Amino acid sequence: PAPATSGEPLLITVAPTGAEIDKADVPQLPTTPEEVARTAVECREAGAAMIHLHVRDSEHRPTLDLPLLKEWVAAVRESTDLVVQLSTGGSVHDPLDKRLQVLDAEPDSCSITMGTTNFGDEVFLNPWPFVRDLHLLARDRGVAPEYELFDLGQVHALQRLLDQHGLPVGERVHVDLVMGVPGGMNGTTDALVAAARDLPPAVTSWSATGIGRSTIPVMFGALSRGGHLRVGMEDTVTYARGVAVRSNAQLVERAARAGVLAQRSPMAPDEARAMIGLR
Ligand code: KMH
Ligand code: ZN
Repeated sequence: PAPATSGEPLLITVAPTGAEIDKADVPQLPTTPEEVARTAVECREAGAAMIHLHVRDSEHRPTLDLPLLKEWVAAVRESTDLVVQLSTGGSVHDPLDKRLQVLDAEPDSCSITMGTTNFGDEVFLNPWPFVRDLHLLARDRGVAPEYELFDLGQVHALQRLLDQHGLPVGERVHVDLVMGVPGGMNGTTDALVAAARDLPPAVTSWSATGIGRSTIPVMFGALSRGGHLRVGMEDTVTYARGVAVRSNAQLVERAARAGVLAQRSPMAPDEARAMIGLR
């Protein structure tokens, strides 16, 4: 797709929790429905329009327990109008059937990762039949997917998925480039341009996020290439060298400021809904 011109509204997605960071190491990580609801309000005020959720149990451990998923979705919906995206990636230990069941919690959007990836010392498993089933199930349920691309091969896999199984709900195709995962594509401007240049023509919008220290180069690369931004403590808990992230809102504020410098003001949740094919 052609790069967006200056003035194009900017989607900021916040990924506040993730499945990898330990609450004991990072106490400011939101891991309860109350904490995530408060985070959602602060991030909405700071310019986020969508939230990408991984749920934790009462011991702060990642879980795909359906009642808890529903409780978290309700907590965010009661406190904000953010577009609610549930992770179907879960943690590297979650079985595929439970990852499909995430859609029973009726999110607005869900992540769909386009292939298996080495994930540090672990493997993030996404076999083709699972990816296909998730794509078809999301369309049946009217859930807007965000196709997560961790690697350049997954850019091509998305083309294959759309060729074989058609477009998702609303015929909008939204992508997130997840960059800098140890085992995935590098979190550099060069890798970002390579991925963005190769996206299928059916892609109507894309964002990018850089893990850890790749946050900043990926943010500026995406802004200048017409992409949108995902930020949050799922992806980085370091604000600057030697400085811990205080809150998710701090990361959203920085993204919003960078967007304004690039003449791209944060879009509201309703604009985000329309962009990804929801009413
Ligand atoms: N936690 C990672 C193994 C997603 O949310 O869909 C997978 C992940 C991707 O975070
Ligand atoms: Zn995630």
